[in-house]
Amino acid sequence: MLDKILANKKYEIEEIPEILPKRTKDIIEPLQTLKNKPFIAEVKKASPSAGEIKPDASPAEQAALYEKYGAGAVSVLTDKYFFKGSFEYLKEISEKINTPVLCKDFIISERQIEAAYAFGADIILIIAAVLTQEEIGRLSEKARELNLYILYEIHTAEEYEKIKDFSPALVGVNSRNLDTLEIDKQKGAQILNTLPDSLFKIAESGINSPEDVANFRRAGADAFLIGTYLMKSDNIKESFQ
Ligand code: IGP
Repeated sequence: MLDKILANKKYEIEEIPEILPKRTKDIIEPLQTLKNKPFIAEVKKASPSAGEIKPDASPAEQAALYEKYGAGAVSVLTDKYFFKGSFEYLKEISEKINTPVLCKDFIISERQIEAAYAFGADIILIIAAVLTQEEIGRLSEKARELNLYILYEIHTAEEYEKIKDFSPALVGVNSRNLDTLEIDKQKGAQILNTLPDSLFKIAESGINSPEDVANFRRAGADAFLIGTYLMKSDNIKESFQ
């Protein structure tokens, strides 16, 4: 799956408008909000694994509900073809809420980071599985120039080796293998367990019950990234309890 996503990404990058909007808000620091409210709630209309999740949802309204009921950050899919996302949603959401916003995409070029910044993101995602160490360094530098926070995503212990020299503050462990799309929560927990205590660690994917949250917390997770379960929920208030 990853190959297909990355091949298409090159076309999506070409569609990024030449003149980007002028950013009007300051960057919001995510660590503090996440320490108090350890949930990153995701706006995602569709995904390769789940198909259509909630195609008619209003991204800004969904994000406002997440903020109202206790998310410490909101993740917004901007990949168009496979996740039915867009930079426009990122803009609408970042204008509507005061909670930090994560631009969730497969970032392979500086241009995407400029777009994430312009459309209001506070955090960008860097996925170790799709980049070389040299590329991670280059993209990290670009994000830091713009004062954006970086969530480094790993799926294996080897991938941690690839990112650890960039002094990551936020590290996400994705229980889903982005290539096969398979979820292995036990493996996710195992990797969380091996990471240094000094990192702020986020468990990602497949979280759909209080038991999942408790298990990942026991494995060392400081926060939890939840998409599909919240998108499908008819009662977001209750889902956060
Ligand atoms: C959310 P879920 O299973 O709660 O919908 O997962 C999030 O972890 C997932 O969307 C994700 C993702 C990614 C999507 C994690 N890493 C990288 C796209 C790209």
